[in-house]
Amino acid sequence: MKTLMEAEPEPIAVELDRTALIIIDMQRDFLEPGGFGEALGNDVKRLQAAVEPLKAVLAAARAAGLMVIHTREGHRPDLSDAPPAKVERGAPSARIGDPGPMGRILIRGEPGHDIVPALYPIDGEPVIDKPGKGAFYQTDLESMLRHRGIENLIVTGVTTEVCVNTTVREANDRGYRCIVLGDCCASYFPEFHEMGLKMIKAQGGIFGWVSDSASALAVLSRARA
Ligand code: C5J
Repeated sequence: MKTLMEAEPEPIAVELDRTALIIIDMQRDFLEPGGFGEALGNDVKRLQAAVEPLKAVLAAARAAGLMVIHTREGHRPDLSDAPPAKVERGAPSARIGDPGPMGRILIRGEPGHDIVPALYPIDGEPVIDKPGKGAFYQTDLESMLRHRGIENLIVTGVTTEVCVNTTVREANDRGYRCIVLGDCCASYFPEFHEMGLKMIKAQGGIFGWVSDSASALAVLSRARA
């Protein structure tokens, strides 16, 4: 059964059993004080603003039986999957693989690479370790979605203009309807957050739809009733 979710540029009809919640890179190093993001001079409070609304959506998605997928950006400890062109960038003392405040920066298995406790995955929720910004690039996300018959993605996480936008564009080209929950996404740069959302919904929804946690909760709670 299809249910209508409030969104821009227009409401969207979704079938919840063909819909997954994807949570992009809510990792300690990006969000927590004392992590890599803060070490680069960013105000991590901007990212933390997404945690509470997203926590509510995650609980409702779990209760409604939606597929929930988490992603983490990071690399193998030997950096064999990290393009030199990516590693070379950034402050010389804070590059991928260097020691950071919460372990080696963006390295799988390090404390800073893991997901914040408030949104921690539970059994049965796939965690996609991605080497790039997009969640489809060099991962098995697409085959997971196809096997579960997923057609719509409720997209959340950080940062709006980088990994969220890249994933939405990848998904859109693969035929998925993406509904991005604006208050469940965040950026260190408010203007990039705003423009990142505008770019998605512009021109009749050129990459997808933009909605919010209240609209998602309304739909998810109807599914439970
Ligand atoms: C993400 C980044 N997750 N900003 N990474 O957006 O480098």
